[in-house]
Amino acid sequence: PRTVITYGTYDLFHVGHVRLFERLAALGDRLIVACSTDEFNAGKGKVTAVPFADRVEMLRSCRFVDEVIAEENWAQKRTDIVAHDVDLFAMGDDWAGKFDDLRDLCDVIYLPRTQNISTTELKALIQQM
Ligand code: C2G
Repeated sequence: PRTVITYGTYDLFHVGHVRLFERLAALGDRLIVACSTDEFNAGKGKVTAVPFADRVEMLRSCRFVDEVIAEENWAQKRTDIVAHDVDLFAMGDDWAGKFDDLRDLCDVIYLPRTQNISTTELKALIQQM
């Protein structure tokens, strides 16, 4: 089966993430989503509102997602691609060009982000309520 993989934090899971998964699910038979752990995010200086276990639970509830794995470090992508026999690596285009080095292992594409929504914007909105 044509396998697609994507990586992210998915804090405050929102429609931008859903629309990415929906498009990715249409590009293959299986979609694997790698969700960053709280420890990995701490290393990026990223504080998430939603704990890892809850972010994973929300991802698993999404009908476009077939499997969720943990993203624990920057370097695991190559290993993941080989271990899961991945045909396509995809990210939103804020990452355009950043993972082209994976092209020896699988196809690499970057899809347009969904406009007018982001975890950062949601956090700002909530603070104003
Ligand atoms: N995204 C999107 N549209 C939005 C917001 C996000 O398409 N409005 C996409 C991003 O481009 C990314 C994915 O959703 O591909 C997850 O976004 P984040 O949770 O912000 O993930 P990020 O912090 O970019 O972590 O190793 C890669 C990292 O784990 C990516």
